[in-house]
Amino acid sequence: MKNKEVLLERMERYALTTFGKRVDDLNNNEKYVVLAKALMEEIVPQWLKSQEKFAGKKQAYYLSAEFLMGRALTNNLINMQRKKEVEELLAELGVDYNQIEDAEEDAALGNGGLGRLAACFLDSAATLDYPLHGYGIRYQYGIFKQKFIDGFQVEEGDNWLEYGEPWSIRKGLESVIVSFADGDVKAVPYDTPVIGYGQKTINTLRLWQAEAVKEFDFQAFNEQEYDLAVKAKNDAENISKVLYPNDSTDEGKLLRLKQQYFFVSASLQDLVRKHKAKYNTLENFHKLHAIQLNDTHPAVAIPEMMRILTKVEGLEWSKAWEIVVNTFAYTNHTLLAEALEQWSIKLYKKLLPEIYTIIEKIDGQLKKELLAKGVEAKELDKYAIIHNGNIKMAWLSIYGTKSTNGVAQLHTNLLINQELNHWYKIYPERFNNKTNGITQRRWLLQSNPELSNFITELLGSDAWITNLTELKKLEKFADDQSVLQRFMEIKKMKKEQLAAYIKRVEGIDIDTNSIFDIQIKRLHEYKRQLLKAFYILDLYYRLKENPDLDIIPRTFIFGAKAAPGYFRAKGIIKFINEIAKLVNNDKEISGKIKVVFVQNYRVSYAEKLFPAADVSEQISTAGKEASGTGNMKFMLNGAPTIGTYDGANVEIVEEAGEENNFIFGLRVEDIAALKDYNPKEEYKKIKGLQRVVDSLVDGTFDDGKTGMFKELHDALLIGASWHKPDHYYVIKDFESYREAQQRVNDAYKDRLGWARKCWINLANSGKFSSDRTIDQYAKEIWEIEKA
Ligand code: AZC
Repeated sequence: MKNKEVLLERMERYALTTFGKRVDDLNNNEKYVVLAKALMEEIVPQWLKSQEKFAGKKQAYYLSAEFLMGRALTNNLINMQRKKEVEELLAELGVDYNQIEDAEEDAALGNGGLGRLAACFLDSAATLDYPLHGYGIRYQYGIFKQKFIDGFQVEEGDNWLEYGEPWSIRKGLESVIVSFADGDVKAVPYDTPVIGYGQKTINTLRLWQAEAVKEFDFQAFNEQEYDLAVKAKNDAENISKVLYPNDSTDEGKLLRLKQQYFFVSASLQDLVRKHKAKYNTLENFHKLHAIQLNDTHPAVAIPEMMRILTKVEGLEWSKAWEIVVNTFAYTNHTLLAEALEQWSIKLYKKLLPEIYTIIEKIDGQLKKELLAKGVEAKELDKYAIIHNGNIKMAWLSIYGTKSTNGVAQLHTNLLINQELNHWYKIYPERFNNKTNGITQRRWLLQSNPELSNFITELLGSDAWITNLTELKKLEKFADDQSVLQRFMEIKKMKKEQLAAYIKRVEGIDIDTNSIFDIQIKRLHEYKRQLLKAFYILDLYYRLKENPDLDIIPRTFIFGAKAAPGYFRAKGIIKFINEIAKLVNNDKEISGKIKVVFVQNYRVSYAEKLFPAADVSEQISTAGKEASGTGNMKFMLNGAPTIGTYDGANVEIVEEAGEENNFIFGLRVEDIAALKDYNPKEEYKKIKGLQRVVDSLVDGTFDDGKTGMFKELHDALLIGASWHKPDHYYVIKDFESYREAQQRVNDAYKDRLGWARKCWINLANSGKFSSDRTIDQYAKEIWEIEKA
């Protein structure tokens, strides 16, 4: 039988047994489910085989509170190289593949950069045949869904499991018990296959779901105790109920701590159990396991592993410590002070008393070691893991692991020379850089098949799919008019597809001849969406004053979720939506500029936005964006960056040339050298700036009496108890940004010259494949080998 017939037969079977219908009678969502199940029937046997080939070899594990996977169907079909066949099969059934694709909910178990990086890493490792498996939490609710009502962000629960989730398999028999001071909880694993491109290797993402330990006792409860029984069940299930929606900031909540210990303890118990079954000792554990801690969220792994090794397995403390340090490695993703995790001693003692005692012992050992290394007693406080009533998770992570890495060169330099300099002095050999990357399978091959085909045609090979530096060979076409012409046609096509989608879901018309200028990322003051907003408003006023202002029509697109408790971020969303209302409804400016804030920005929306961009906005305050990964996705789809010297922007410009991008603003060292900065004085001196800043408070816009706009204005000009005025230098960088935007406008007039810039960016994006990043982790930190 042909592949197609087999697949159809399987789909029919699942239609009958899952939905009690024939395939023809299923709705799109049900069709998606039966297709996925039919594919799983093919994937699972290969998955099992893939596990076997790594038996007895060292493997790596990525512990992460977040995996922002997005949709799986198209990604899996592409990596299985079966997309075309399935499209044809569906067409024969009279079904449009795109509608089936659209029926899948995003698996949005992450906030932003850190969670999406984890997803790209899994794809790359499987593709490169490295044994890397993910361990995390199976949140019942992912990142909230966002709507705008009257320009305000409104959140809704993301019940992504509601209609079934066909890609994971519940492994109930491999459940483990996680113990807290207030009782035990059952951790039930759900395994999802991670299929490498070409399907040679299939790794595992194991996510834990929290359940009550004793369903049986629960049933035995008599009527009076029923409430209590329900409470016990709910308390247990609450642990994996919902993802905390804070990007970068930390909450310090009891439930969050429970989540961390829950998935860490379950994962380590799982690894230890399997290891012991095979070797009957743990002395060689570090020789067969490398465990990467994705930020400090899983840092409790260090004392938990000490607990297992010393208290459960009876190893000596010093032997156990050697195993721990050689097993774990830590990645830092941010320098923002408010994101450096600290937990109150009180909370730890209450929930995890045994773990707390172990941390105390680790802290004591650290002090002895530091003194022995010649650190003076009065310096010890700087390193103390337990200090001022808190436990510093970053310090624990550096001390308890063999490797600490930053995520772009600039970020790592700042760690080494500033934030973590005192640690660097003690353990210089532990510090290293691993510049982030993205998978070209999702961010080019899948989201931009038109450009992908063109690249393959020009190169005469599709080797770039697994070796992105092949793109360098495109550079020789940089002055080939017909190539640039085709490239521009493709860009136009992607803009039209995006415009059609925006029309459908937002109800807004946009001009595909305009420049698509896109900023998509979480909403945060340091990312400076407000800077772009001020620029747009200033441009609008300038257009009003001078209707003949020589500008190329522009569509300013934003996409961003604000953490629900982040008042200022929500104020910025409302402000941009107010600007959009003003600008988009003004007939006088005859559609020269338009502002669109898309709702519910997420991975599947991103897949439509990146390929359609003409301009990539990467305008964070220098020194604040550790790396950025969206910047790489734009570059890969041939969009120049307008950006600051921050994070991986520095490396992007290094690769593609400053002349092909638009760099502006203060650099890290400029900011360090700033003295007596007084934004209240300075904003008067820059033409047009005061007008747009004051629009926050002079009645131009309405914030519905929330006080949001006044608060933003104060933050810029007065400051707050916790910061100086304009501490992200929006006012300071305004003029430089406006000037860079002028350069964008002027450069775009030369259509071929512009296309050339785009092309050179694309051709030099090879470094930013997560394949390169994973190869470095594998060789330099994990010391694992390919199958
Ligand atoms: C992000 C960084 O802000 C971003 O610059 C980086 O590209 C990304 O991690 C991946 O390394 N950080 C987070 O998403 N979250 C935290 C807690 O830092």
